[in-house]
Amino acid sequence: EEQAGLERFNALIAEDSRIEPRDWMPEAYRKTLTRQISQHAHSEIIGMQPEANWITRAPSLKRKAILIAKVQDEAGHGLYLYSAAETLGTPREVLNEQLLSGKAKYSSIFNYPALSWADMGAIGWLVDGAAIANQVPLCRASYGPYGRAMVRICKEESFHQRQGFEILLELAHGTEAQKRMAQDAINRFYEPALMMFGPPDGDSPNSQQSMEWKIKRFSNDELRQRFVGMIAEQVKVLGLTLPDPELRFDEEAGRWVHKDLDWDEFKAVIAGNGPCNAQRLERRREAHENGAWVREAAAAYAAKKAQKAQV
Ligand code: FAQ
Repeated sequence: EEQAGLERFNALIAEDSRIEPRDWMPEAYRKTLTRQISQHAHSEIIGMQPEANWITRAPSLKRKAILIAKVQDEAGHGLYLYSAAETLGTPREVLNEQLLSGKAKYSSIFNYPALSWADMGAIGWLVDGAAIANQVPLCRASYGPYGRAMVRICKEESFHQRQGFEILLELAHGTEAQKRMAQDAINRFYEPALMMFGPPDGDSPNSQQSMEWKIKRFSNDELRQRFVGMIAEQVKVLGLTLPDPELRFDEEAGRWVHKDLDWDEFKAVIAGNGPCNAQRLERRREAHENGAWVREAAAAYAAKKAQKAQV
């Protein structure tokens, strides 16, 4: 039976069809998807913090309403992704425990502080921009529930990116101090945003298998250079610069080249030693504990409804 399952799985992958939750799949495929999807979900949930930090300080009612909506979208993305991960067999409570205990990874980017209002612009433009560049190909991931969740997430991320760009555009046309604040935010978020694509291809243990399984469609470096090409154009519209004197398009290779990134810093951040790791996890634990009554109330309500349905 396992042999038949494997043959069918390989055939589905070869013809670019989708694997669905009830289909037979290799354990390693299930494991790598559970890892990637749950890390992605954790990133969305932890990623709410740097921006939530600015909701009470948004410079106008309009900006506040937009920022609240964006942070709510991120919570929604986390929920679809936990649901997609659950279809692979690991319950949400287990995934959550892995996050709270510090065992699970989440994106390195959310361990950097958001120091000024301009950071809301840089996060939207660069962080959501990198997320889109990485996630559009994931809409075609071979695992059905993940690919389908990505479609809606990418649409919402596009709105997020536009709102970030627009914040920076307004600051870039403002006073000298506002312009400096926008440039400073870009300077701080550029490298960490490029690191969101993961380690260089030569140092990416999961890429080859994930590409064979058509979970990933492009390598980390491939997507990173594409993203750099996009922002290299967009930054001109802002009248600002990217902090990268080596940035250029290599005509011969047909690809963008950027400066070397500090991969020691990346490793330190994903090992738990970035500027905000401890604070992010502490806040998440607090929020989880403070939300206990909501989960209990929802469970009691569901039990009551189920009982009524039986009568
Ligand atoms: N941070 O072998 P690879 C968002 C880990 S966007 C932390 O290359 P893979 C939207 C990796 O997991 C951010 N860890 O791994 C938003 C692996 O760990 P292992 C979330 C990283 O999986 C915007 C190890 O290093 N997006 O949230 C990072 O093939 C604004 C070796 O790496 C996604 O998760 C990193 N940057 O490729 C929300 C996208 N990079 O094996 C709020 C889906 C690598 O020890 C506000 N994920 N690692 O467990 C992916 O596309 C892939 O997982 C990659 C990594 C490309 C991130």
